[in-house]
Amino acid sequence: MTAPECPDDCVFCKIVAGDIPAEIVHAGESTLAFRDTNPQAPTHVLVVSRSHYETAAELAHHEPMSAAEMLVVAGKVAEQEGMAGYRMVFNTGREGGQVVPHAHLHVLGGRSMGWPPG
Ligand code: D5M
Repeated sequence: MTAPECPDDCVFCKIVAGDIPAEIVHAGESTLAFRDTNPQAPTHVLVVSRSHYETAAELAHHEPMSAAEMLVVAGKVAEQEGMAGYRMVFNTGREGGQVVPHAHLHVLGGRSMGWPPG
């Protein structure tokens, strides 16, 4: 299956296309990592898929290598940013806290993480 077409209003598709700016920290074959504009930790990076799937689960189903790349990139970013530890989060669906319906992984670090998350 080819990836669904990017909706006109998808902010992450626009960043991937270079149509709107972002502070890019890593460019992968099928992912792009850039700083979150509303950081929830001293270091907060988003790893997004270049293809437009609404959720990480859909991405993993259709493009398992892209989903795996997200995790590898998270590790690279953590190393690059000198994080002693980090948290990875996939907010999924509205009740899961997902605001942007384009698969993305939050990578948060630079402070101690509490548990359970809010
Ligand atoms: O998280 C979506 C995240 O995307 C949220 O933390 C803000 C961030 N965001 C939104 N627009 C931008 C741009 N233009 N650059 C960088 N980061 C952005 P969610 O999991 O959907 O709640």
